[in-house]
Amino acid sequence: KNGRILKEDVLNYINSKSAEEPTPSPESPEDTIEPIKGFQKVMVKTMTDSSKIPMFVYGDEIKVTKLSEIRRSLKDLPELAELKLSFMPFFIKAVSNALHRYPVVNSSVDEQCENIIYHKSHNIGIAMDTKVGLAVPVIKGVEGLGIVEITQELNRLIEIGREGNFQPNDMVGGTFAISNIGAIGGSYMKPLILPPQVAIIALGASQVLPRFDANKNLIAEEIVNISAAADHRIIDGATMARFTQALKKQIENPYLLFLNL
Ligand code: CAO
Repeated sequence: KNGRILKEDVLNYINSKSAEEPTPSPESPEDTIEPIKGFQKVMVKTMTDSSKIPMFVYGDEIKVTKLSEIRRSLKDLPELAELKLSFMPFFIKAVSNALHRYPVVNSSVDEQCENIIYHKSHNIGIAMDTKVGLAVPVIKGVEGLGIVEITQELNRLIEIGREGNFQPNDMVGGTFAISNIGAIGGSYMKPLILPPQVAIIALGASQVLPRFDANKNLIAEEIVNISAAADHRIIDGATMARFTQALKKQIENPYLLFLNL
C-alpha cells in the first residue's frame, strides 16, 4: 500500500508455496538440495527487485575519533549499565537528522515509478546477521527518539534477532536502511537498496589510520568508511552527497546530534 510493505505481505510471501515445480534431484548423490524459504526467500524477492533499480553508490570516510571517546565515556555509566551502547544508535540518530533536511532520501516510489511518497516517519531498517539469515528489522519513529531510546530498541531487536524470533511487525514499514558490515569486518561494502525504499548506507569497520590535521601534522584518526546507495531515478548524486555530508558532520562533531540540526 502506497509503496509500503505491510505485515500481511511479509506473512503471505514467507508462507507462499514456491512455483509448482517438483524439487530437482541432485546431479550427484553427494550433492544435497535445500529449498529456499523463510528470510532467505524474502532476500530472493527483495534483491531481485533491487537489481532493477538504477542505483549509484557515493563513498566517503568519516572520522569517528570523537564519537569513540564519547561512547567510551558513556558506556560505563551506571545509568546505562543495562544497555549495550555501540556506534549504531549515534549513526541512526545522525541519519534521522539528515533525513529531516533531505526528505526525498526517506521516500519510496510506486511500482511504475510515477509517484514519490514522502514518509513522515523515519523508520530505519537495520541489516542484521541472524541465526536465520539476513533480516532487516525496523526501528520506527526514530525522529522522535533519543539516543537511549534508540539503543533500547536496537538492543531489543538484536536480542530477539539472535534466535530469529522477530514479530512480523518488527520487519515492516522501513523507509531507509543501514547495514553495519563493519561489525563483522571489512572496510567497504556496496549496499543494495531494499525496494520500495530509495536509499541505504553501509558502514565499514572502524580503523585507526594516519591522517593530517588542519596544521598538516600527522595524527592518528579513527575512520569508518560509508557507502551510500540511492535510486538514481529520483535522487541525484548531489543530493546524496549533501545528505551524507550532513550525516558525517554530526558524527565527526557528535554534539550536533543533540541539537537535532
Ligand atoms: N567498526 C568497528 N567496530 C564495530 C563496528 C564497526 N563498524 N560495528 C560494531 N562494532 C563493535 C561494537 O562497537 C561492539 O564493540 P564493543 O563490544 O567494544 O562495544 C562490537 O563490535 C559488537 O557490536 P554488535 O554487533 O554487538 O553491535 P552493533 O550495534 O554495532 O551492530 C548489528 C549490530 C545488528 C548491526 C550487527 O551485529 C550485525 O548484524 N551486522 C551485520 C550486518 C550485515 O550482515 N550486513 C550485510 C547486509 S547485506 O547482506
